Parts: sequence; C-alpha cells; structure tokens
Amino acid sequence: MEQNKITMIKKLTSVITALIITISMAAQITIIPKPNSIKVNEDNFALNSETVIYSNEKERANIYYLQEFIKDATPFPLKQQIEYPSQNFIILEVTQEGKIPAEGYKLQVSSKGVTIKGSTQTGIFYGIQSLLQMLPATIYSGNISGHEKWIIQGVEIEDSPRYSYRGMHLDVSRTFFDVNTVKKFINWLSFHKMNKFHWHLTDDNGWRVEIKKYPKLTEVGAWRGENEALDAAFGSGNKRYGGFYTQREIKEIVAYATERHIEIIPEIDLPGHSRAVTAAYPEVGCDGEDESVSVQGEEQNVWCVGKEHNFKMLNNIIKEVAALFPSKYFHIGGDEVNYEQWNNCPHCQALMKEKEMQKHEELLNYFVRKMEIIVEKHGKHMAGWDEILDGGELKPQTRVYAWRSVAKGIESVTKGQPTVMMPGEYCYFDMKQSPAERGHNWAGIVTLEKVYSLDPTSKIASANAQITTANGQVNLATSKSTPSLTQEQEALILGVQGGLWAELFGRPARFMEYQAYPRIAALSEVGWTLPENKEFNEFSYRLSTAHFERMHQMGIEFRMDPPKVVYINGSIMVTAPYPWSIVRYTTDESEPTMYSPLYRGEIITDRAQKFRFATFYKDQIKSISVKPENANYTYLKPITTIETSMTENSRFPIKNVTDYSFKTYFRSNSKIKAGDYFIYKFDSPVKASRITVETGIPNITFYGVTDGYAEFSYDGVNYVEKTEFKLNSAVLYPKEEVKSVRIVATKPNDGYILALQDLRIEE
Ligand code: TNX
Repeated sequence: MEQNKITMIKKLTSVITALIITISMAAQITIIPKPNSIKVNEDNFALNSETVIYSNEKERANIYYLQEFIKDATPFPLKQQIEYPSQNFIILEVTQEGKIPAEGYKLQVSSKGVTIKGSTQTGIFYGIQSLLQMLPATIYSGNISGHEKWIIQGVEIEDSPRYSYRGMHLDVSRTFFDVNTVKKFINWLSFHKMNKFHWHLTDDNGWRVEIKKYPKLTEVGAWRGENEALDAAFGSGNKRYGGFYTQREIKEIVAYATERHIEIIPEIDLPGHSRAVTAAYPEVGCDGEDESVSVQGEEQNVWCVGKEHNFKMLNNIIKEVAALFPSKYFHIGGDEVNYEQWNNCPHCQALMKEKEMQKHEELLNYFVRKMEIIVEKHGKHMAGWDEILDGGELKPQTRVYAWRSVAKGIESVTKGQPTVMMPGEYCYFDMKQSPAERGHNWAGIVTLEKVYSLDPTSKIASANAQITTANGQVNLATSKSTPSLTQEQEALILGVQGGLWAELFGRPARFMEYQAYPRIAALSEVGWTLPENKEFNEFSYRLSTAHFERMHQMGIEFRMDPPKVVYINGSIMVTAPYPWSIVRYTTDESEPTMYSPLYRGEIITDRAQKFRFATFYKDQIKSISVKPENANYTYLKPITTIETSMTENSRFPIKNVTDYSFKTYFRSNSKIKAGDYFIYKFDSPVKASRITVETGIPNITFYGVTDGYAEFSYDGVNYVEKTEFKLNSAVLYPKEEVKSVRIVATKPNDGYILALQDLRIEE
C-alpha cells in the first residue's frame, strides 16, 4: 500500500513537471544546435499555397534546397517570385549590412512572412536549417502526411557559431559504408549545422579509395576473409568482406557534401595502420626479423621510412587523393605506430644512425616532415593525430587532431599548431553509452551528458586527467597545472569533432546510427552554441520533445535510453527515461516488441529475473532491453576448473572464466585454430536447465569463436549435443547432471586473439 502511494506520487510529480515544462516552453523554439539569440514574439506565420519565395542570391542553390523540402512535405508549391514580395513570403537575402558573421544568419518570422539574412550562402543555408526545425518534423520525411498545420512561431533569431570547425569523423575501413549511407550521414550532419566530415579512408582492415596507379590497393587491400590477403576481423566472419569507392564515387560524394556546406577532409592513415597496404604491396613494409604487433594486433602494418622510394609511392597516392578533394587539408594519420618494426628494420636503423636520431619518435617526425612537403606540393596543408607532436617540430600551419586527451590539445596549441579537439572521453562515439551496452570503453562511458559537457576552450579543462588508451596504457597528460592559454593560443583551438571508429559497427543493424545519434546532436551544440546558452536539462527537453521526432523523420535509427528497472520487496518498479516515453515488457526473457504489453505501473512478482523491459519511440525505435537491476538471478556458480590448448595473456588469465564474475574474462596470445579447445570441468555434477557459452570480450562481440561448437558430457568422457557457435555464443540444454562442457574450434577465428567468458549456468 505504502509502495503504491509512493509510486502514485512519483508519477504525478513527473506528469506535473512535464506539464509545467510543456506549457512554459510551448511558444518556445526547440532548434538544435541552440541559436545564440532568440526573441519570441506574438506573431506567427502560416505557410499556404500562395506563399512565395524570393532571393537576391546569385546562385539559386538555397532556393532550390528549400523548395524541395516544402514541395515534398507540404501541399504548397512555394513559387519563386522575381520582385521583392510585400506579404506571404519567404525571403532569402544576402546582405553585407549588419555585419553578419560568415556562417551566421538572421531569421525573422512575422505575420507577413519569413526573412533569412546572411552575408554568405552558408549563413543563409544555416538560417534555412533553423527554419526547417521550426516547421512540423514531417518536413524531413519527404512525404505529405496531410495532418500538419504549417504554422511558424513569430521570432527573431540572430545566430552564428562559436567555432569554425564542427566536425564528425567516420572510419569506413573496419566497417565499409556504401555511397548512399555516406551521403545520408553527410546530410544528417548538415541538418545539425556541422561543417566538416573527416573521412578515415584507410586502415589495417581495408583500403577504401581507388588509386589508379596502384590498383592492388583496392583489388587486394579492400577485402578480408578466409581466402583473402587480409585476415577476417571484427566479426565479419570468414566470408569475403569489403568494398571501396571509385574516384567517380568520391567526387560524387564531395559534390553532395559541398551542396550541404560540408568540407570533406580525407585521411590516408600513415605510416602505421597500414596492413591493407602491406597486404597488397609487401615491399613497402620494414625488413628484418620482427614478430611484434600493433596495439590492434596487426603484424607488418608500418611503412618503412628507410626505403626512400616509398616516398615516391606515397607522393603518387597523395597526388591522386588530393585531386579528389577541394579541402585545403589532408590528414595523414600518424597514430599508434608500432615502433618495434622500425627498431628491428635495418633500413630504418641505418637512417636513424645517419641522421643521428636517438628516439623512434624522431623517425616519426622525419616521416611526418616529409609528408608535410608532399602534401603542400599538392596544394594542401597537412593534418595528423596528436602523435605527430611527439618527435619534433611541425610546420606552423600543420593541424593537429587531439584525441588522447584535452591536455594533448592544450600541448598542441601551446606549440602553436591549429588544433581540433576530439578527446576520446567526450568525443569517441564508438564508446559505450552505458555499461551494459555494446561498445568500446577504453576512454570510459561516453554518455550524452558527457558529450554535452565538453567545453573545448575551457581553461580548466581536465589537463591533468589520466586517460587510458586503446591498448590499455595509462597516458599521463603532459601539463600538470591548470593551463592558462593566451588569446592567440585559444584562437588556435579551431573547434571540435566526434569520432566514429567502426570496429564494432558490423552489428546489430544500423549500429553506426545508434552510436552517432543523439550524441551528434549534443556535439553540434558544443561546436555551435556559446557556453552561457547551454544547459543539459533544457537541451534534453528540446531533444526528447522535438528532436527525437525530427531524427525519426530524417530516417535516423537513433539510440533510445533504456528504462531504469528495480526490484524491491517483491515488486518491479520502472522509471521511464522521459515522462512521455513508452515502456513495454515481457515476462519470459524474450525481447520486448511493439506488441508486448505496456508498463503501466508497479508489477508484483516472484519471478523478476524473467522480465525484460525496453523503451520505445513510436513503436519503431527501441532501447536495449534490461532486466530488473537487483532481481535474484539463478546463475549457478559450481566449483570449476578449466583445461585448454591455448596460452593465456597473463593480464587476462584463464582462471578468470571460473570465478563467475562476469566482468573478468580470458584472452589468449593468438588466434584460435582448428582443433583448439577449452574444457570446463565441474567438481561435482551440475544440474542445469540451460548453459550459455559466451566467447568474445563482454559487450564487445569480437575476438570470439567464429567457427566451432560447444558440447557437454554427462560422464566427463563422452560428449553429446554438439551445438554450433552463432555470433560468438552457443546455448546448451542438458537433460541430466553435467560433468563438463567443451568448446572446440573448427576454423581460425576472425580476430588476432581469442576471448572467453564464464559459463552462464541456469538452474
Ligand atoms: C584508437 S583514435 C585508434 C583507432 C581505433 C580507436 C578505437 C586513433 C587515432 N586510433 O585506430 O579504432 O582507438 O576506439
């Protein structure tokens, strides 16, 4: 009874809060990224079939752009008028009056119509983006629904961005995205007033751009799998996986981005991360005895610096790629070089001796400086990851992308380099969004709020922060005291960029979008909106009441927060992420679907562990499903020993899979091969209804068994009920008490090591 009352009161409070916010925000503007000055007025303007568009721009791009939206989603033709209209209009006006900043705009809505002013086409384009967000969200759908009122709130907006660099990065090497997906990605960025797309075109696991002079880069280097030169990886399995863009397709994408005021910065990742190159042209790699691997476990993935003719090939590659992109910048990577390769290479060592270099970082700097010259020769400035700071000086115009920490960004501007902030702990959208979700976590859990909290130019930025890098090392920031930047140094912080590394984007379907949004919406505000205009709860309100629907109409399968579910005193209580969200549930451990019952209030049960809950948006977008947090699970923990043919990595010992702590796990030192096995042996026979065998790193589904089976034994000698692994796991259903469980591989897995977890044994 008491419990009931509390729930009632809680519910009422949340409904009332929602109402208050709704009423007070009703006449308000929900644009993302938030404009820097908004004055709402009493007027409003209704679009109708007589509304005309007028522009004094020389180019008609903006008119066409807006007309398309209006024509597709409303019943109105929005005809162009040649004379300046006096009423019922949308006016696009380029003007040098009023000193509107280059990317800024003024948007005025009165009962007569809409006026967008800018000093450039880009400014007007951003004014149009804000206008679109003041219309019903179906404006993004491309279809007429017939239910909307096309009324625009009276307002005066004066707006311009905080930073000139507002970017997103996408790795198309680990997971390949086709032309249409890349275009969609770019289009969505433009809706968020983002203006840079950093296209990570090459990496160890696939070379994705056609190079006419070196056709093997894509003939060989764009494909991986069982019978390919590149190993299978990241759960793409032992089938042929890959793809690349022809130069014609690249040009098509560049033109598409340019129409949307987005500059594409190409990246060819050098001199490390180059396994796809050495698979196609082994001669570019180092010579000498060396079996070391890169942080990602790749062998032979470094360009030899001692072979002078390599620079001819690099020049030829850069020449072809540079010609495809109008951007002034060319990114050459520079990250995570496996220096062991250079240490053991006679050519690299001879060069170091000749040039009297002490450290391999100096050799990196030697390489980078030569790349600067090549890149400049082809009319671009160079850009690279923050490792390029490590070995020596750079040209003053060379741009640094600070990924390891905010401190690296501060170090970079202190050295005088123009810098883009993309510290992993705020900007890496390949990181998990909560502990139970899929994703990397080496830079921590990157929640929406965390992204939103970044202030790239803040003087108290976490310069002393320690951050753990991808290979598990702890990096100590170089600057120990609170940095205070000079104005010139501060001006060198060009802006901010999010990163989408794609090792984990193979599944589930459209996981890239799940990782990208709404975090990109938060990032767009970090890049655009002044800190004094930003507040997370208010952002979250605009996001959940208006922008979710826009994203949905744009066709983005964005992430939805799961509900919070607890089990107390025999009842399950659910808190939805937003007062207006829908939660559905099942009672048999199955995934909730749009047909599952709605959660309407406290559920009394003694089988809490069987329940699964998920938040739904419009019955189509679903959160991950969750169990009640503290329900009593029935996993058994019998005393277990394990036998294996594999050798352990001492940081992830085999005993980790017999402690029944599901956080610790085993890693081997090599791939699993056909015939390799694991046997879990129970001290006393175990009665279980179901045993789930999980391989791969928890929540990071690669490094698991790709091809193999699991089986069990009633007597510890004979094995029965062979079950093939599917997506890293196998589920066994014993009928009697079990003495042991065995895993056997039938082919090598698609990762350079194998990871294994504890058995999930249910009574
Ligand atoms: C580190 S960030 C890398 C990438 C990985 C990423 C995974 C950077 C310059 N290098 O190669 O994909 O971590 O989060």
